[in-house]
Amino acid sequence: MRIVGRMLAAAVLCGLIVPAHAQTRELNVFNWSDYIDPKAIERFQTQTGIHVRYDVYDSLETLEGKMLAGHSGYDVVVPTSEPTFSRLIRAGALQPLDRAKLPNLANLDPALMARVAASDPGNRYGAIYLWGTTGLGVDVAKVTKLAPGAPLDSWELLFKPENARRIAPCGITMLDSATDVIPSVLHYLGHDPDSAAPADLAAVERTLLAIRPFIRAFASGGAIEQLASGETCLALDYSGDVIQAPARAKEAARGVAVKYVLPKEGAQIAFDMLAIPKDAPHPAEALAFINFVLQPDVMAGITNTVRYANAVPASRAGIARDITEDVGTYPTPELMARTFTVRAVSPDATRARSRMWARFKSAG
Ligand code: N2P
Repeated sequence: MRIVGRMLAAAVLCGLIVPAHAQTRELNVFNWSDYIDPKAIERFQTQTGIHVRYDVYDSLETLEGKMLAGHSGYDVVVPTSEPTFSRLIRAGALQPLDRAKLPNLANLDPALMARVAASDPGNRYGAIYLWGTTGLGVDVAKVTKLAPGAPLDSWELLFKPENARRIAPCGITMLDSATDVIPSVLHYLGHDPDSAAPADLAAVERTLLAIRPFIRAFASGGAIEQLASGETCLALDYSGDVIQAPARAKEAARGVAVKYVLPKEGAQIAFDMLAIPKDAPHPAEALAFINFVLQPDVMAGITNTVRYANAVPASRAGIARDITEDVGTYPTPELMARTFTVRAVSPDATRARSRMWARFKSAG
């Protein structure tokens, strides 16, 4: 009996048998689509014995709806610092992070964490996962053929109707998110990206309606597929999703030469935050996961896979050279100076924006 007991203990130690109580440890992660290195999840499960259920969302609107309804069952979520993360903090939907359980918070770049402290004073509720900008994905060869002379470095490529009209035959795709598109249009028009002034919103609507006939598709969660398949040659999209497209096309043995453009007028920069819902069923496992993800080698693997920048400087050595040198992923200081952040607008303004978005989409 004793020998059997010892053999069992040895088998458990070697990881051959997972004790029943460990088998029940689980973690429910809710993250953006195309936003993880699958190997990171496998490694976490092997190292900790915690089983990960991984779900994805494709817009901040979807995530926020689930969080505010409560009882989502999720333990880790990844809201963008503004407007969603800050709004969820104010609504009491997140719990403060137990810093004692997160030694790897020390790996985060203090300058970047200081930027998100504007949304989360004292950085109590979140750790930066990845960050990126929202700009244009351009298939340069196709676009210049149809619209020679059109400015490839400017929002005018999309927002000037005469450009959009010429480019339309090779396909224009737009992110399907009022939250993520309207601030860029406001900024392009020279208005405050958070403006709730009816006149400014009307100007955005006019700009969008003027190019509506030339938009082929709306994409949720990014336009990787549309760009990789060649079904679109111009997309208003998240930086890393554009940058992932050529690799996706290669996997599918199609060649596409898509370039990410951070427009010269400026682009929205977004920090996506690892956070724990207030009613998370497995908060200890959530902390273990966040701490695991913040290790330099894990973070390097994630950036290598999804081509978004992370906020762990020590991960740099593990990131492929073509990614650290890609100014789409790691913008130069000069490009960084052209980025802007948004703030959460009032519920009334949010409603006005989503009504306008519905009118814009259905005008097609
Ligand atoms: C989705 C990536 C979303 C990034 N593929 C939003 N900041």
